[in-house]
Amino acid sequence: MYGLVNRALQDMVVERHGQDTWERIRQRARFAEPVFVAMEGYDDSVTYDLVGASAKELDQSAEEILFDFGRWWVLRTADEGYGPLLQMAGDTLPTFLENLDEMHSRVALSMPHLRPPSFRVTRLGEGQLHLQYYSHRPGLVPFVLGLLDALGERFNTPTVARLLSPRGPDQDHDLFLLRWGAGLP
Ligand code: 1DX
Repeated sequence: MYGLVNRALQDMVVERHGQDTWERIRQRARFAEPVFVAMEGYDDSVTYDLVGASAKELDQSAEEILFDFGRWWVLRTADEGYGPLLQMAGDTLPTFLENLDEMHSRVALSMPHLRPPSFRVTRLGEGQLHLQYYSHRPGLVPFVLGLLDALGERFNTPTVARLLSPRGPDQDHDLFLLRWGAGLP
């Protein structure tokens, strides 16, 4: 993944736990270079190793780290660095999700090595939708749950997202149910 992702994880850990903790995580993950270059491509294993090392060093589960990182990605990384890009994608949760693929296509115009996920939305009733998540990468459901949680916050529509069925041998995507506003039980 682009170095931007690894750097965002670094920013989250440094802001919450300090530079020394990050240095221990970096060493535990056996990542030699001291800084990430945002627009350079890194092997996905670097990101997975950093998440694993963070979990051990912070005594949390990898799932917790990924959830927090999903929230951080939306509320800090994307909002502070790519505000106009996000604003163009929409101002309600369902609209934003419907436009995510297009947003990634726009980023990919200048970042040819981007391997973005894909999202498909089926609107159900008021305040409810099904979300299909297609990804080249395994294990990122907790990250997506964090993204969705933060998007609910961004649009002032606190949102409950639940994984209905994970991808597997006979399903090429993860399926989520999202509820907000009038759709909350
Ligand atoms: F709900 O793969 C809201 O490297 C969402 O399954 C979801 O393949 C917002 F550094 C610049 C650059 C660069 C900008 F210049 C990325 F290159 C992209 C900024 C998207 C903001 C996808 C990051 C692929 C890297 C992927 C998890 C999980 C998508 C991360 C979240 C807005 C973004 O993002 C998976 C890669 C950007 C950039 C956004 C992503 C790669 C998302 C969201 N993805 C790189």
